[in-house]
Amino acid sequence: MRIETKNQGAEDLDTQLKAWRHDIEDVLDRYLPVERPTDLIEAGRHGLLGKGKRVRALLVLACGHDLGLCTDDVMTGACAIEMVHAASLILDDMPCMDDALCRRGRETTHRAYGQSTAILSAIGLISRAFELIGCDSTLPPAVRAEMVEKLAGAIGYAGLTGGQHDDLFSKHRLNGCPDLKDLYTRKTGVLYSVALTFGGLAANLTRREIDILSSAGKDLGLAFQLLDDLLDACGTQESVGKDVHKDVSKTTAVSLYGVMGAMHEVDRLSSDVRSTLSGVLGYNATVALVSQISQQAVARMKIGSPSLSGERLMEK
Ligand code: GRG
Repeated sequence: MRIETKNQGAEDLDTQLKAWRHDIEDVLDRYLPVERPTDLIEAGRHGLLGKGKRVRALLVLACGHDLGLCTDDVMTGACAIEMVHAASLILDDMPCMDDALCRRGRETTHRAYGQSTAILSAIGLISRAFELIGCDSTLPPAVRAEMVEKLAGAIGYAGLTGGQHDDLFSKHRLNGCPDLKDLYTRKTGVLYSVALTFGGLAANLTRREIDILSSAGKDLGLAFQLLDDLLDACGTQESVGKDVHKDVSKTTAVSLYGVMGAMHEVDRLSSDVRSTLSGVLGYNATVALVSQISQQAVARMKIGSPSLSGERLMEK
């Protein structure tokens, strides 16, 4: 299945990102129409179509753009990743995991539709993601096969599922920063890695270039997970759009590095990633997107009524 998009050729970065975000949401909406069983698909749409930032999908589009592709060449992969990400958020919010009430500024999916429907809707989203890639006949079969392999690997034991398991059950046994970074790379980094890899695969880059993108994606995801920890410590439900201060008893980037230390680590990772990406993609949309996302996260932290460590940040 392939759905043509409307906004091609916007000029400056903000206009371009807005247009891409609009295209992504429009295509997601059309990829998951309300069919039977209605409540199950409505639950999937609740998880998928709320006010997400669409960072992972934007990275696919930006990377494709920088490599000379048009939006429609990479849109299927971008939407598949968003569907998997939305499924992971639905599951992460469940009472047996994070037990969250609010996500993307509204009720979590299990609160709105019940736990059984929420779990099933997440499974439905994951299956639809693979269906989309499999059906995109405009991509060569070898590219589709590799996309399926990469996305499945990212969800599996070595990726989101294993990272989430360790996050739930190893939190008192983490041996400092290297363990936390390894866990975050699996829980969050791998999906960013797949996003950049999808751009590289669609553009037929060399194996070496794809490996560079994949590795930079992991570091980028790590940086964003550190930002997520900072937002949990220093944001408000209103500014972040989800429950905050959920991680106070956990080992996080903030508990290990402190607020300023975590900020510096984000800065360092983000700057390394931009420099690596510019080698493959030029100083272009992807690099600009990486800068913009970090800046916006920091802005959301400052709006918040800060926690103790956040107050120190505000004083500096
Ligand atoms: C089978 C898909 C699947 C997952 C099972 C539940 C689970 C294992 C993994 C959870 C992984 C997880 C939720 C990691 C946190 C990643 C993260 C930083 C989420 C917030 O991402 P944003 O800020 O959110 O991009 P929006 O709402 O803007 O999309």
